[in-house]
Amino acid sequence: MAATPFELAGRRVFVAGHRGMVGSALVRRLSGERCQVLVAPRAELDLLDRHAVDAWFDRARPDAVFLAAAKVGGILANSSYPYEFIHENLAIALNVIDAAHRFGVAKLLFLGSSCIYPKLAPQPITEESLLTGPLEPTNEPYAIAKIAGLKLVESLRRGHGSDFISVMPTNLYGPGDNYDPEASHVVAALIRRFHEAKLRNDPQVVVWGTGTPRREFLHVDDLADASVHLMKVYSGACALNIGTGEDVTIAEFARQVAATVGYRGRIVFDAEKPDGTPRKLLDVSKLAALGWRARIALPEGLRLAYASFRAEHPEIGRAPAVRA
Ligand code: GFB
Repeated sequence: MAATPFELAGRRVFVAGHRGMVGSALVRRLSGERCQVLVAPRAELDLLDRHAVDAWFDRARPDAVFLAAAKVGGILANSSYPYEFIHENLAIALNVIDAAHRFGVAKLLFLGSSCIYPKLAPQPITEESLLTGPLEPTNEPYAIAKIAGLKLVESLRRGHGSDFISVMPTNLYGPGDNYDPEASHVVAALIRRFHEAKLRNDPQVVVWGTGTPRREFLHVDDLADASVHLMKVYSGACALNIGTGEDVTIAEFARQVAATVGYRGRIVFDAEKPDGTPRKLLDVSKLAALGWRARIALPEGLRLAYASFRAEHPEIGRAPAVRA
């Protein structure tokens, strides 16, 4: 794994998906890099429209691209809208990666996801597990789109010598998360649910599934830091895992969220709801060998996430206004 230094200072750096949780964390992190950060509001640039993407790249001429734009959602959203998840993620990956190639971008970092690994991959999951077994059915369309993105990057590197790289983040959380109960991932879902239950003095909170699946959670500011680090030091065909190297059961995680929020009632599990993949702990030894490790431990990360949830959504949990 050769390390080819790539300077960000003085470059024009496009963050695709800057309004999302990952993209906004990248914009925050890049503000300390002495580069010019380029963003494109959705009203100006629809990443699903190939011609619009081409025209934007022709005009803006970025030197580097972080491809953080994606249609994302939790286990329920993924299983309810499979076409939207595969179609939008394929289109975004194809349009942006291809435009970056044709308009001379020097370096691109594509964000995949840990759900691209086989459902029953040996744990912790090494990068070599990719495409060695069947995927988790609840998010297979999304995972296939992300694998296609990875293969676009890998093929450009092999066939055209492009210095494009991919990374595979584990489950993420932090500022800018989506708190919609139907579409959210588990961290945002439980922060909101325990918060509302505390305000209403509910005797119990329902957590989906059996509570036995294990998940690894990475604060999005750590992901942004790792991505910027890899953009600078990594240049290889292998899509690198980004995680903390530690996981918890959903039951234990729910107790931690309850403690963070200050909810003292009971926690019950609804086994009718899907568990998803039993475990997806990433092996982060390649990342560690490149000099990066996560800094925000889960208890601290949850405290930060609860604070940002309250700051971003003061309306959630308040009683609706009574009309006179
Ligand atoms: O975060 P989550 O939706 O994503 O669910 P996945 C993680 C685990 O938390 C599952 C449980 O076992 C859920 O059953 N869970 C418990 C809940 N309560 C809740 C709740 O209220 N809401 C949610 N959402 N989950 C996603 C993929 O899988 O992982 C995406 O669907 C993406 O494609 C993402 O890759 C990283 O970890 O199961």
